[in-house]
Amino acid sequence: MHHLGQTRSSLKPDHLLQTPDTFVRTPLPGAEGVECIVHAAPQLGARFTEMTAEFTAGGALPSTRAQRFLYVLEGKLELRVGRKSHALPPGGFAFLPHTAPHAVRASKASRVVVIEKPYQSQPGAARPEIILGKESKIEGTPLMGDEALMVRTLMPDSPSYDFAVNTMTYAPGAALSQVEIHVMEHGLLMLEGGGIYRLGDCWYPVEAGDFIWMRAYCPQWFGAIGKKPAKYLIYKDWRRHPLEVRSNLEGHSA
Ligand code: UGY
Ligand code: MN
Repeated sequence: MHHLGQTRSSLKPDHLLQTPDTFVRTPLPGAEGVECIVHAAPQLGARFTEMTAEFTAGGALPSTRAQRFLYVLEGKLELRVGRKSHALPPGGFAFLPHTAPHAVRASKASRVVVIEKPYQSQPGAARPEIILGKESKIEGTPLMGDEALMVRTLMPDSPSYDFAVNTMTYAPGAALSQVEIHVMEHGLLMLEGGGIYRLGDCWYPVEAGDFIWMRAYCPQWFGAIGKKPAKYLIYKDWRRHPLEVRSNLEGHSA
């Protein structure tokens, strides 16, 4: 169905709102039985990639030169690292350092968030390690003491890691307590519910399935609307000195 050129999607210099009606699937080299919606990439101005990978049963994704974070939306993945194999159900996630060759295979048709970023090493910090987990098993912390806004931190907060991925769950009517303007960029996928997102000088209605990219310093605010909680998965670059960004990248010619 077409909408006579109408969409909620919007691209501005400091943000992208990408709604499912505008998603275009592309193949990736080495991937078999997988189509990717590339939400954020250097072509957009992002310093990471975020995609939704749609696997047919048996579909496979090879490793890349970058670090990789996987979050299963639907289906089931089998992740092989060396001789070990790990099953990732919906809500399951994994972090693979760029030094960990691995293979990802879908045990059944699956939809998976894939975030990739060249590693920015930090003198004195230990090498990053493989992380495996399940979002529902992570304890939530109220954001700035607000019990209506729970943050679950999926990556360890240590200098070994140069990005963070969190889920944020808003009770109906909950909102960020401030308009944020910060040096980190974000990739954000709405997982549940909806509300109003302020990005720059625009206010957008958003709902589950929408993707948002925010450039560094993009003014941002969210308020949840509706009778059920709103929840999103959010990426940010983290724990690196701003002057070091883009240099010191391992495995890539910067
Ligand atoms: O972590 C964050 O910066 C987060 N509070 N931003 C956001 O939800 N837009
Ligand atoms: Mn933010």
